[in-house]
Amino acid sequence: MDGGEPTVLINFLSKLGLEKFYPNKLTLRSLLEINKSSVYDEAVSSVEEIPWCFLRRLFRINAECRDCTQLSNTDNDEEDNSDEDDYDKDLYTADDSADNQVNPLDLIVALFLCADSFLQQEMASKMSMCQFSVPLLLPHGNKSQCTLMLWALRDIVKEWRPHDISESKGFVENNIVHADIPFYSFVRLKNCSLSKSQILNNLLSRGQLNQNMFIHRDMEGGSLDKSVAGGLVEVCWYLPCGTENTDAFPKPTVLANLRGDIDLSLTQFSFLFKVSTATFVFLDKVEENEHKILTSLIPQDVRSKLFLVVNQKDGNAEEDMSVKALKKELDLPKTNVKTKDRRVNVAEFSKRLRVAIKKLLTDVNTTVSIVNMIEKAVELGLSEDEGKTHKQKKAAEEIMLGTSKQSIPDYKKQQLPLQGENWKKLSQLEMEDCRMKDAGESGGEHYKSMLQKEKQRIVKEQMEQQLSMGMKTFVETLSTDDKDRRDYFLKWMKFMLIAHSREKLTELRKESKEQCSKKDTKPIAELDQALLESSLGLEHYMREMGLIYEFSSQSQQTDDTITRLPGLAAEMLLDGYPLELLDGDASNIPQRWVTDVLMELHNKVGGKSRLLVLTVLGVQSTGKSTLLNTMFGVQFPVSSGRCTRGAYMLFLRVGEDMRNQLNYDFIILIDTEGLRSPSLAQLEDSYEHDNQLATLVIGLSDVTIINVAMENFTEMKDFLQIATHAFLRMKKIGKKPVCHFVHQNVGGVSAHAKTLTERKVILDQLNEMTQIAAKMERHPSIKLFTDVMDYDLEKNNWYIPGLWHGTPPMAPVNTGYSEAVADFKRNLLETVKRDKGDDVSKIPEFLEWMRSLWRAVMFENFIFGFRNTLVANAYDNLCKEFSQWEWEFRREISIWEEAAEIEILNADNKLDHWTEMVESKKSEVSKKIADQQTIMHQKLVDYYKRKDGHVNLIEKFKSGFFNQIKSLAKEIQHSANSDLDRALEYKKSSQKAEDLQRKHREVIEERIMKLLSDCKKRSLSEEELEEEFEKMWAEVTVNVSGLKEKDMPAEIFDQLKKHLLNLNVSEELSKITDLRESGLGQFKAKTEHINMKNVLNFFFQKNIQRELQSLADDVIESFTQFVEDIAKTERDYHESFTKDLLEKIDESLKQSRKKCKQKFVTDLKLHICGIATREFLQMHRKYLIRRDPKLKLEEKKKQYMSNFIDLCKERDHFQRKATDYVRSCIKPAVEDYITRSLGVEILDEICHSAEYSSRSFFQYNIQEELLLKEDFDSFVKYIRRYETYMKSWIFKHIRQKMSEDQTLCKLKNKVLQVIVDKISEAIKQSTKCTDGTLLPDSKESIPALINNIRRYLIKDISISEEDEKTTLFQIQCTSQQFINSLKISLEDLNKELQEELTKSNISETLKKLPTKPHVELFKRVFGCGRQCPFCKVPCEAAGKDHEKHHAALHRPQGLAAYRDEETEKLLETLCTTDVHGEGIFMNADTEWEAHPYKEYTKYYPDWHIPPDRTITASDYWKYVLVTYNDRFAEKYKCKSADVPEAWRSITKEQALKSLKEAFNVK
Ligand SMILES: Nc1nc2c(ncn2[C@@H]2O[C@H](COP(=O)(O)OP(=O)(O)O)[C@@H](O)[C@H]2O)c(=O)[nH]1
Ligand SMILES: [Mg+2]
Ligand SMILES: [Zn+2]
Ligand SMILES: [Zn+2]
Repeated sequence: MDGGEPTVLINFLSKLGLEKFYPNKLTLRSLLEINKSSVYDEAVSSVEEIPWCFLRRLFRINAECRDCTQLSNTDNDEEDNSDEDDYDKDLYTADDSADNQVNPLDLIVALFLCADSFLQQEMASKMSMCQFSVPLLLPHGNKSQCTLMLWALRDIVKEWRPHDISESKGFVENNIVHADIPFYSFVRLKNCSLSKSQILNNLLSRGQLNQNMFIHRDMEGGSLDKSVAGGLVEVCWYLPCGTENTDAFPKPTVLANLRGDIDLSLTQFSFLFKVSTATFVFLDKVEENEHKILTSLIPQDVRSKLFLVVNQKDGNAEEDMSVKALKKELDLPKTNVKTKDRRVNVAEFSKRLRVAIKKLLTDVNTTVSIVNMIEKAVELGLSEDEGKTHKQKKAAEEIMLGTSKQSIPDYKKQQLPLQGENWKKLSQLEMEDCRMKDAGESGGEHYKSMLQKEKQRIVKEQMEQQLSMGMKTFVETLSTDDKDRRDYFLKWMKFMLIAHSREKLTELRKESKEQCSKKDTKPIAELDQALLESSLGLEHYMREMGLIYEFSSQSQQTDDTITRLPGLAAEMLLDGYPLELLDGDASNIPQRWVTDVLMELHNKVGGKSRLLVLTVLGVQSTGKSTLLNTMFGVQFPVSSGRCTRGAYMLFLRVGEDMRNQLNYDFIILIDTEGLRSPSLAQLEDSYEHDNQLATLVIGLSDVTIINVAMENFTEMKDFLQIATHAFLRMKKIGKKPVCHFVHQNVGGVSAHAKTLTERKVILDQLNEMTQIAAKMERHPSIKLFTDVMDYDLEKNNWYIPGLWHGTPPMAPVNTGYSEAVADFKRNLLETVKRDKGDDVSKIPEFLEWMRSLWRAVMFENFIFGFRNTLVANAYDNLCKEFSQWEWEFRREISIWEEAAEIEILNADNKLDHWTEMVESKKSEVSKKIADQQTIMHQKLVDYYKRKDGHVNLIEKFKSGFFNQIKSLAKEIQHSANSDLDRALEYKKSSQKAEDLQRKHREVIEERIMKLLSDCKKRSLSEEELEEEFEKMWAEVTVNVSGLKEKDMPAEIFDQLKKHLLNLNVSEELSKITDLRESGLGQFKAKTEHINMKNVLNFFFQKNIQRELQSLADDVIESFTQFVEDIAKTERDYHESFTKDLLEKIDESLKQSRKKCKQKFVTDLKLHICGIATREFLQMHRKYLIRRDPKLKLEEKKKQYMSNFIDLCKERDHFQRKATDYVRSCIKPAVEDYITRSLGVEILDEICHSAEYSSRSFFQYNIQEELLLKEDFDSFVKYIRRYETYMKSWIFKHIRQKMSEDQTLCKLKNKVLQVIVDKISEAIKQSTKCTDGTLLPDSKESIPALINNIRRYLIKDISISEEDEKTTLFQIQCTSQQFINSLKISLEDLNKELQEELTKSNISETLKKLPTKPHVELFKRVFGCGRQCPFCKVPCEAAGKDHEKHHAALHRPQGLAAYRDEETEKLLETLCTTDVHGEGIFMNADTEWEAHPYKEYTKYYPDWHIPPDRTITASDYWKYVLVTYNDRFAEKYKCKSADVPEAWRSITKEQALKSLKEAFNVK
């Protein structure tokens, strides 16, 4: 039933669920989404799914896509057995299945009716690739109405080789609608039993290929009644490949096939007859109206154009009467009637027909191309599908007009000027700016400045370019809100450009071929260049558009259309257009453009832009674009002989149903053009550009597909070398590359197994290349490709059979290709899904990668060239956590140590026991440190297991951090041991003092008791008693002597001598009599201090002398501070102080040992030890005074006197005694406790503040403050006396923090409360003995009670036993009474101390602390203390033990007082520039041999000096040098630096900005 009413159409569409898309509402871009059904191509289960399944498979160019039109009816078979009435059942099922099935032809018509113009084009192209017929006239349900599908067919491009040029191996390439080729139509009458389509298929297929180009009744679904396909005219092309034997026709031929009878599609028939070279009518017999129709053709040349194909029916040998009549009336020659009788089968008959057509072809002279059919179509009342695009066509034509008037190179110069020489020159300059290849002798900074100027000049020129007419029209036409218009325009541009350059390139190729045969190489390169220059495509216009934006001034007045360009481009990206990321011709990225476009996109999607980046790389023309197009249904340009180079990216949305699984919002595809292209390989910069392109895209990709085509193995090898390099570089910067090798043109099920050897060969190749690359990149430890990445011979290799099934152009796409590609895609996404991390990049991170990768590419030197805020952030974050862990470690040990020291101090009086105790404490602390080390180690391990925070980027620092834990533990162990040693010493000396005190006490007490018994008898008044007491006291204490002072100078000198023992310095030392005399004046660096080896030049000597002087000053200042810090702590001197001091001096001189002689070090140590001796002596004396027995006794005198009088009067002031006890025993201990604990408390409080969170942030803060303070002296101090400056900065900072809100007071109070609570508790518990029994409430219990208190607090405070005894002398009250009094006194003490706390001086308090917060914090932010060998900037890497030292900002060397010795001018050079230039340096380390800066790592292998990230990066220090140039010169006693002119314009704001950038501060 050939129903023709639109209702039929509507019904059919709704059966397929397509009605909402009718008409033309289904868009191409809606099919690009990555979703479950596009990945897992499941079988259809309902009719509604059929169209989607068909489209999906068609887009994968699966030639079997037409088979999905039938639902599988599995239950049918079962029913067969049970049902009896077979005949009925068959009918029934047939009906039933009609509901479940669709005629593929109907489906195609329906889809074309629903598709928009672009989808139609795409469908037609893909169908044509599959060698399906495509619609030429599309019916609209209503059969007489139809559309000529010119637009839809426009995109089909074919290549063929007609026999007349097969000799020369030439070929024709053209858009098929433009080709003037013979056109044959095939129609049928109502009575026709032959399958026209089948015969056509036979006609077209020759040799092995048996293709179903036209759907016929024997195909799946082909026998179903057509619902909407009646009146459809399909066309199919026959294109010869140039071999007589296999070609069906020697010339290209079009075959058109009208579906349905002619009387139902009259319009179509008339049209076909008009445009055809010949029309073949298939019939059994002719009906009356058909007779009429055919005879009405007579005015036209029927005799030559009309052929009848008659099927003679069985038994009736007679030709049908109706046929005879028709023949007669039409006056057809005999040859125009082809009769098939029973004896010939269809195949044989088809052959005959083919011969007939072949014959016709020989003398065809009227041909018509499809584009030229349009007039006839309009004449006959057909519609056409192109009318709506006219306006855009006009615009495109307008632009193209220019190209016909002049040569392409000239046209490009005029209309696309921005991508011309200037742009290329700019790219070169940028490269030179990084590599400084031609810097020569003149100072790097000046050269850099010159480059800068030149760059600015070009940029200015580019900015001043007027918008060319062509580009104006282009941009204006694009900037429309109507997407269809924009798309039409672009399509038109594309068609015209391709047609145009096809023409031009053919000419050029011809020429080059001729040249080639002459074997002259030079012109070939020239021709290649010409080829490059003559190529003009849409991509050039798009490129120009980007550059217009790139160079548009950012001022307010910029044209609105220009500022809107990124928005437009973003819109286009979302619509599936590619964006050029890297211009491979100039080898440059228009960064502003790309950034703004992508950010616009990022904003458009509301920041939901998690990206998976997938790249395909490989030799040019090996089917990369075809692969991507097949995988994802996209439209990267495919053709042989493209001449642009670059990387294009395309965005694919991930559908809702897969977004969470995949963890991505978009998949970015990056297609590369022009790698190792034979036609470009001749060009000079080809290799380098290829390298850059490959590195960039590999660096950007999450997944890289390497396209391997073993046919061109040499190019393949070259390419693999490039790729291996790139992978190696990625490995170095911590990006994890995933890579798949896709082997093309390897088919068959056994491919994978059979190609094992091939895979091995490739792996061998890769290994070899890895070694070469590793050597070049200075990474000799890497030997195998598998060291570079996870590569699995089995899992990372894919085999894809050839694209074509047979010989093109008539070969359809190989289904195996399509299936293999789909399989690959599915697996690839599965892997992605499985390995997903949390570190998913969004667009901003992608851009950051792009920028830093590109920078690194430009610097060539990857590891040093690479720095990126993501890496910096990741590093910083770990540093922050790490320093927190470090503090927890230190804190834990520090608290333990405090307790241990007190315990030692509280140990009872057996001397031998103490050493034992200290030893056991030492092993205890070792264990504790080991535990803490394990904990910290584990924390780091866990950190590196995290999936966020980009930990993979800081993989290379991992071992450094682990080492740091080790050295931290070592350092803590060392200091803990010496602290414990000191505790022991302290215990000993306190014991001595106590012993002495006891002796005196016992004498005094004895005397008092004696006096007491005397006086009791006499009953004296209080005054008299006092007098007696005084007399006694004077007698007893007259002989009390002070403690003996140590001979500090001798002791320290001894130590120094021991320290210097191995060195031949006894002579110097013999001159010393008293160390106190040393280090009194200023230390002077002398010539005899200089290591003179190789120093021939007097200038150098002076230079070094000055350096040594500054070094000495620095060291002296820093160690004076060190000594003072110790001296302020109110402890006794201990020999470990001197030991530490000497060790630390050695360490700080380590860096400069090459410059100076041993004498310098010895002199310096003597000098510092002199200072130390004086300080330590003073400290020791102060200590002795505090401990002096005589003084101590004097302190106690009043107490004894009161006690004595009370005893005489027989009263007991136990309250007073308690108060005395609290005052003289508890109070000092409490104060001591506060002093000891306060350091940790302050650190706890302050180490969370942002300033100390990381080294780099700390640096930022200090430098920012310096800039804002504008104080020259501070700058000098910071630069020259870094350590001192930092320490005092930190000290001041702490002081300030502590004074805010009375923080210090609060902290002290907190500590006070802790200890007061403990003491209260101790007092409460004091009546309980260790065995749990209670003490009796008696006078005798008091000593035990006091003991209990002491025991209870053994780890917290130390109470002097002697003081205690003195206070409690002859106490008379009961223990309970005493306890009660103690409680009261303690409360009083608490109040009193609280009062005192508010009054204390912050600086004094801080200085007294044994745990010095500023020293601890300094450790935290100071790092390893190394300085850049060139500019002296301090290292900022975390901790002490790292592989490489580095700093964010290096400075002009002059700031560190370096000067040109001849001119005496300060040096303006920056090491960041120098080490990447061609200059040389010489110094003590090189033993005054000239050495290239570039290879500085030879002498400073542990320094990592990256180039400045941007030209403005070091603005900060440039600004400082410019601002204080003269003052620095004055200070350093030389002439001011020659700063490049450009530096003078740097403002303070810019300086601050550069600082922020360098330290990554937002
Ligand atoms: N014989 C053959 N040709 C292919 C194959 N894959 C692609 N082509 C053709 O090779 C040409 C270049 O393909 P294209 O995808 O543009 O290669 P690209 O330069 O690597 O992107 C096109 O004409 C493709 O049709 C294949 O597997 N076998
Ligand atoms: Mg390509
Ligand atoms: Zn430096
Ligand atoms: Zn360092």
